[in-house]
Amino acid sequence: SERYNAPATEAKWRAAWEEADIYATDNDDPRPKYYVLEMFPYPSGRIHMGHVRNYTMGDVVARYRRAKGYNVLHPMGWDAFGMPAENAAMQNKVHPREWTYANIEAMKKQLKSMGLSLDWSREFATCDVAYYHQQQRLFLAFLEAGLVTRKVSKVNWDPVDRTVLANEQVIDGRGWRSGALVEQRELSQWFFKITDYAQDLLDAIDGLDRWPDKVRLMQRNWIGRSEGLRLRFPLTVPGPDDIAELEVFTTRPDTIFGASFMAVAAGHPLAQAVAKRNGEVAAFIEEASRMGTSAQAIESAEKRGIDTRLRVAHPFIEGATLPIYVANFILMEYGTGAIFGCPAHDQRDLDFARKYGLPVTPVVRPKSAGDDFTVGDEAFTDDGVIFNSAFLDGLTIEEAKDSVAGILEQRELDGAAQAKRTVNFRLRDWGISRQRYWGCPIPVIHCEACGIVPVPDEQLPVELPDDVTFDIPGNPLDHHPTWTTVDCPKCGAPARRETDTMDTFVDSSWYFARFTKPHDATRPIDAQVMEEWLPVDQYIGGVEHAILHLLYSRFFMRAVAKTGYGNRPEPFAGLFTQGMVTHETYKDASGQWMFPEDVVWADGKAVHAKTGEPVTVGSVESMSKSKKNVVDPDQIISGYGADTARWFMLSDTPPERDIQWTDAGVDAAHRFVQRVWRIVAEAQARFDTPGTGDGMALRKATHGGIRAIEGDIEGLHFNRAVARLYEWSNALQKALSDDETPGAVLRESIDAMIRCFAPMMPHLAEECWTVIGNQGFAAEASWPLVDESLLVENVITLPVQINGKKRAEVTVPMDAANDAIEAAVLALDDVQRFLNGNPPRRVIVVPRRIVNVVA
Ligand code: ANZ
Ligand code: ZN
Repeated sequence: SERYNAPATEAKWRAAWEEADIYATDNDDPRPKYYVLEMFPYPSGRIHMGHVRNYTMGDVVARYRRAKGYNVLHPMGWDAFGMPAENAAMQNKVHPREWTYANIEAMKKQLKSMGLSLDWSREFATCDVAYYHQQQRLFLAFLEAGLVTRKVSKVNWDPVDRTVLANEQVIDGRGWRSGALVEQRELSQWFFKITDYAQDLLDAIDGLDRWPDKVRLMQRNWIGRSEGLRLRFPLTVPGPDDIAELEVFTTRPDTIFGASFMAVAAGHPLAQAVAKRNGEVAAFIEEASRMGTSAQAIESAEKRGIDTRLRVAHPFIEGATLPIYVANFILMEYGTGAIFGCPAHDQRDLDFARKYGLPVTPVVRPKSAGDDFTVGDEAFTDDGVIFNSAFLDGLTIEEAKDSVAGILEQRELDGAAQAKRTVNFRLRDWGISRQRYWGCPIPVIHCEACGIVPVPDEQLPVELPDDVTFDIPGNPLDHHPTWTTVDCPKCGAPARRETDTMDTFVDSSWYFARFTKPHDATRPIDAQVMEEWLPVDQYIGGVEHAILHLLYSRFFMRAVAKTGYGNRPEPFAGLFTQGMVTHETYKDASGQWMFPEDVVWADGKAVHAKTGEPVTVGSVESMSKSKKNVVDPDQIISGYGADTARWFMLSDTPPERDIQWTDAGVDAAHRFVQRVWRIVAEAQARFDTPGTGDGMALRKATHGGIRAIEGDIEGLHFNRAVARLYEWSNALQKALSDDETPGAVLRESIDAMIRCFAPMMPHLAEECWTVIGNQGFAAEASWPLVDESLLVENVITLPVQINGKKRAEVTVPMDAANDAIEAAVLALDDVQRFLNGNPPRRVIVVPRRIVNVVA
């Protein structure tokens, strides 16, 4: 038979699907719903292999569920605001809007070439005015509900670019673009009060049982609930500004007898007060604040500090005092920005104590150790018994925590020093202000007389002005000559528009809800429709979004519920995080990275395709432009077809693991496409032949295959489903190698197999579907039904002897009763022929072994 011409055939079927509009989803369809969603892409310009992998998986799920009779929602859109568009504007003098929409158009074409079963009628970009209009409404609803605040907070300020930098944009204390030393500035910013929901967001993680454990753990850690004590230490002599005490947050009050110093963050009021008179302390603070405020920067830096010369009194040891340091490993934003240090039982404290010669007194020892237990370079953080601790000696850690908390709380009541049990969260409020142009404008107005005034609904949307310039550093909106000036909606006086735009994480925190009724101009979310579709049954995306995007979305949907837009606080019932696509890396003779397409292999050695010079083959890494180890999806799709690319992405590697792109793997996938095509053609030619046997082996392979593949797809084990289809094709190949199998059985098997690989290779399925003479689209065909009696696991084939000679076989359920087996045997044609109409004298069933018929 002819070779299968994938590119041409695929284009034909895509056009046919589009023409018949078969992937549009109706909100009023009465069938049970299934919502499958892949994280929508940022329109960077071209799709990459990561997209191909992600969207292929989602498409398999969508197509499978459709075949299973669900009303499937499978939409696509664009996460279209953000810095890269502004960077392009600065570099290439192209307007962010033009750049973004041009990219969307290009990528949409590419996505379409993959043959994804998407409802494109629901498409939107978050930079569409219609979308951000509704987002501004949500913002104002949240504001009214008390879920938004404005507060002064520290930001990383790049003095050259005159812009706020995200923590990730601060590299070794310098702006990533300008290279200028970054300053810490205080700026009034908008926040969503996600901390109001800290406990709820934490508790509800328990119910997310179709999320990966690692993601649930990451969310728990990010929320970071700690039970502890706020403990106030009196200063032995009042400090500057009459500061009389120092409050710390501790989760380990049981270690209080091992305390050997106090430490405060550089931004702590005590540190600031001391710095006013102490130049050394001031210099230290200045230097420490350069390090960057991210927890990561703090974690990795060497622990350093400076003695303020102030001291506090120990709460339990009469006359004992502890020095107060300003230290670079204390975060101002956590707890109270101050700690008591217990070096023996905290590694950071230990490193610090060793450096500054502070005492290290162990107060918890392992159960097996004696009172001579000491600590070397490693803090002891395991469970144990309290010692060296006066009245706490012999207690467990928990008992000691309780005892210290109880005593200090009682002192508090008596009006002395002083503690209170508290719960502390690592989670901070969500700062959504960005001093950038290409984002959703925050719809408020600043009036001198009225303060902050929400933009009235009839004045929405606050649209981004088109005429902006990116030549001046800073926020282009700030420099706009007229856009910023408005009349106060309340008093009519001249006022100023807010120029901050929203963090793009806001845009992606509700797009999945908007997809349920994407073009509703009357409201952001239609509660009834949204509640019908949400939660998303299967969400698929990269693990890099495991924390912020998912947590923000979970918060957002709680806020949506609070403001009456629909009650679905947990937006994603099932979550899957796929692995990356990797490739070998290559370097040419001068050490420059090379594209894989410029490498050829000669005698097992890699050489430069043009120069013939040797090429160094490096490690296998995630595809990235910087290392050039990328393969362009377009090239694969136009060369081999989308089905080959899709099939490769699903093959061999479990979907949660990194998959290595290799030419050999792609070739193998393409060979399988061709093989399926040949098998279908060969089988089709024999559909009308009777065959010499009963075709039971193929029937079992067929029905076992269907059952296995449905389980594999439902469990998202796509690689296993692929392996089953290889087995299935082998069974077919075998059946075609002789003339035993009846044509009807071949037809049954081919028909079912097409339906089973249709989710993975939809174009090939469509073409094969027509070849075997089926009507309609394979994409609209139902999933094949399993004949349970044929399932390999449950049936057994027994030899049938008649008068001591094997004459037939019978396939029966494994647990069939003897009389059922007897009936099945007597129904066999071969047996009937032998008996010639007479009843048998005897039938002897040896369970699971053999059946003897005595004629
Ligand atoms: C004394 C102590 C002794 C502590 C000991 C630990 C071990 P989690 O569990 O993350 O909540 N801490 C408190 N505020 C801090 C801040 N702003 N910056 C840096 N560290 C801070 O951690 C709570 C512990 O982290 C607290 O308990 C405190 O040190 C420290 F053997 O207090 B601990
Ligand atoms: Zn006013």
